[in-house]
Amino acid sequence: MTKNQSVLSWLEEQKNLVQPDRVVWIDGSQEQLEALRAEACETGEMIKLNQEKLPGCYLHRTAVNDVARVEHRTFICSEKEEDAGPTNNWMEPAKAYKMLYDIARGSYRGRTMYVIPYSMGPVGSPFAKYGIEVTDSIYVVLNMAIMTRIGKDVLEALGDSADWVRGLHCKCDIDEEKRYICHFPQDNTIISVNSGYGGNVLLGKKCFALRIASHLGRKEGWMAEHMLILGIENPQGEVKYIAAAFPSACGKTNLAMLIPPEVYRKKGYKAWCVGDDIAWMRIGEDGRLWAVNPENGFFGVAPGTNMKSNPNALISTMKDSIFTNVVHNLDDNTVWWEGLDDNPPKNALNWKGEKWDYTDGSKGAHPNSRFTSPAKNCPCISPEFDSGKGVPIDAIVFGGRRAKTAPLVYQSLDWNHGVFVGSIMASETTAAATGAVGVVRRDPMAMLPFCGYHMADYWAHWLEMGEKLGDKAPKIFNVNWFRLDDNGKFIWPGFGENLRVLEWIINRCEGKADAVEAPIGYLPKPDDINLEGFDFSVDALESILEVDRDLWLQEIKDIEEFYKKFGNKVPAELKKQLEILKAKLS
Ligand code: GTP
Ligand code: SPV
Ligand code: MN
Repeated sequence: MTKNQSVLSWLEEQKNLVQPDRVVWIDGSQEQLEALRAEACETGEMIKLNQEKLPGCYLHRTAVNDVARVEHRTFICSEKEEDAGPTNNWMEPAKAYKMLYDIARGSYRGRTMYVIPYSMGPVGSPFAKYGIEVTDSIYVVLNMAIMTRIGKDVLEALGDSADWVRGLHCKCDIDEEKRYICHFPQDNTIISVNSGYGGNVLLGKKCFALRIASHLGRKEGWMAEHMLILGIENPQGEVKYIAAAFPSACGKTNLAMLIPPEVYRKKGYKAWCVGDDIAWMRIGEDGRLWAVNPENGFFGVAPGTNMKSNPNALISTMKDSIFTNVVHNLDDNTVWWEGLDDNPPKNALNWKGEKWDYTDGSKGAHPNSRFTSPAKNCPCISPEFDSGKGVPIDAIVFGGRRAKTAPLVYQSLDWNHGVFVGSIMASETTAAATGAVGVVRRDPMAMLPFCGYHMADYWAHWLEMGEKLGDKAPKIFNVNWFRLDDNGKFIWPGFGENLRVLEWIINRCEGKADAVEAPIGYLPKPDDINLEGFDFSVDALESILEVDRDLWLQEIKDIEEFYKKFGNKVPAELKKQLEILKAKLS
């Protein structure tokens, strides 16, 4: 399919290493994908679902030991350990290559090598970057075909360039003791072994579009971020774009597809989804920050997705989608998960494929079960989704899951203070990665598991981008939808109602909304948030806008500990911001 020498010689090396029985190039045609779906159903790798109710939809179950990203087995193999920084696992490249090659050697025997040329970003756009993933998993091929732009067009656009990301994935034996997700930024290379779970094996996503791309962005003067992108259209038809970074399973897909509350819809407000997980951002000719979503589909959390919380996501899953680790309803050959509706199926298999009795209190779907759906299925997909030039960003929003501490919303004083606000983000951990759930950890810019280089250098890069953007820089905010009351219940109803907070954010960007200056930044007064047509008390709103000084003084200690990890690499500007905050609080 190509004469590109760098591609051909790399493939020859991989072939010699993994020794497949066959090599199949993925050309992007529907016929080829359809044949692969049929083959995967024959082997049991996938289950074809009810084609009347869910046309083009399939179910897949991963191994029980392989259900989420494995952060403790994810490595940045830069030449110098210092370049990976204290928040990444590091392995010496030569040692890592040897270890990985020993694991991968001969692992495709009796299997097929699939070669997937893919593009992150619309093919041919100035944002686009190309990759080739080699895999022995049809599930990976079919997911990549939804999540990225694949096939012949990509090779044509690449031409004879050697500027592309090399990705090798080997299922091996799904042995968790030998599972490694390794990145070699200096070689544009990713190697993933012994996993079959999305975030570990769909190499275009977190591995390329964040870890490798963040490194490229620093070198080339742009940004790769764990951010959704959404457009809010006002009744005059003007669209403002917001990019928001929340950690995994903290509400990006939901915010990206929000449905405006009825009072807003009646006035003519609309919301448009550009992306739900990743944003690549560059300074445009006009000096503003422009963003594209490099992906072509959604790999969304299934539990909690329903016709009320996120109808746009649910509708997106109703055709041409792959479900992973959800409940299989045997009565009508459809799928189910916790929070879909109040009718768990009576005759069903749980995510492990075992007979499931919902009355015994066990969960049917894995908490990190997912759907993979084409972006074009989404009813609110932005008309700009495929635009190679991207959308101009007015506001950047950081956020996380905090039971107390962080208020519903606040605005940073300026770009540099906003970078500080991003750097001190913390959130309760979720099921999206293996390990404990619900533990508060610092997760700067929601990039802790995804920054491909030293986190302090990443902060310095943010500060530099701000200098280049000058007064055209987006305004930076922080939100928290997850404050709890004394009974452990969410106080803020969230989802569509979050538009009320976004409205304040957009108005602040236009100088049209009021705020008070608090030690942590600008806070809305309760009556600055529009509560029209909304059964939510001013008292409750006051309670979630509150900034508790003692909690924040506690927070400062934790931030100081965190900053210490980075030693003298922490940009002086951020240390200064921390001192200012401390002084203001005490
Ligand atoms: P990744 O795909 O892992 O990056 O996750 P994400 O950030 O896209 O998170 P997603 O939107 O899938 O939401 C994860 C969980 O948070 C789901 O269970 C949602 O129901 C819940 N959630 C999302 N938005 C809100 C909100 O505004 N309020 C509350 N209380 N829960 C929310
Ligand atoms: C996340 O964990 O942030 C995800 C899912 O978006 S994964 O592709 O597994 O990274
Ligand atoms: Mn994510």
